[in-house]
Amino acid sequence: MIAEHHHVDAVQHEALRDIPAIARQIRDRVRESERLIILTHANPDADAVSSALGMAAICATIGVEPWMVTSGDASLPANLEFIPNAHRVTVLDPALIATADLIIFVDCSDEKRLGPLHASHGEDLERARNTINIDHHVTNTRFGALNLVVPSAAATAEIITEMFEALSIGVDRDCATTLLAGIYGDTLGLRTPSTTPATMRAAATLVEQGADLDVIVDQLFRLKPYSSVQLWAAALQQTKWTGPLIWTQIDQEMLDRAGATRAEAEGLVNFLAGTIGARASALLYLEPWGWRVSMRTLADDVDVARILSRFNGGGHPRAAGARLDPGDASRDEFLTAVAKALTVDDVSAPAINGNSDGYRS
Ligand SMILES: [Mn+2]
Repeated sequence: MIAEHHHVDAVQHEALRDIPAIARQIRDRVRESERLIILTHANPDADAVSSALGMAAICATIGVEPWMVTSGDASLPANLEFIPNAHRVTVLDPALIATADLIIFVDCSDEKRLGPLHASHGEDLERARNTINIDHHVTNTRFGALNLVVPSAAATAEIITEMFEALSIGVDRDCATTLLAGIYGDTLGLRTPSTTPATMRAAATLVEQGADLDVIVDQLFRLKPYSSVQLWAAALQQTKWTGPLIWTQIDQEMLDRAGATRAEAEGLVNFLAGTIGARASALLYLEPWGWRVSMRTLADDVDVARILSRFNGGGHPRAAGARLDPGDASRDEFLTAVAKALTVDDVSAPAINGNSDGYRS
């Protein structure tokens, strides 16, 4: 166990040590570029926007003005509009791809994360030889011609913060707020297991450089529309237990009454997972075709991805989702099966789900 951890630490430190050398290579390629695109994933989150803007700020110090684009047609969520210059990240005009002499991908684990853009312009993307891939996802396919992939980083913004340091580029207040928003977004405010001492050091540096922590925490975690409060009130009112599983459900009527969207229910399953006595939580959304399920656990010996693999689901050991086709299982059959899986200890779990190994990382 201990040896394993030492091994992971060594690999992580090695990856972090690479940042200065690769950062210099990236700077050299940017310097030679005349038509540069910084591309991030569709449905951009705080880390996506922040990484694109942070990378653009590095380019600006070399006198290169890039286009910053997301690959999908989804516009920026309202709660990200506080990020300085966020409006400069626009939706990609696919015709630009063929004209670029350098594409820098940020926070994209693979080209498929580019969604519709990959479907419609995958060939153009593959023809673009001069590509740089800056990312922190463990699953990154290292698809770039030059890759700065640091799985031990909690956010791409953490890597970009280290690039500023490695290149001895100063971070102004706006850029500090931007980068810290990315780190806070992906770590839920330095709370996820992915948060490391290096993450905290990067965050501390950004606060020293004038990052506005207050606005970040308000916008990312505290402020919500009243419709969300009403939706949560209705959903919490209906909370039930099935064995060690705490769960609730949301249907269209509840959404209509609260005037809320489905997205507003997202934090609810995490909130329920922390209920003392629960082994896991589930949120069930009634869709026209059946139930969409989201599950969470805080228990180290529970793997919700493995449990949901029996219901065409998947994800991570602590957070996973599934689609319940009424032909496969009713809601109550599902709840009973999950409660049973949660009650059986890890040793006998494979008997319930024989081919579960693929879900263990
Ligand atoms: Mn990220």
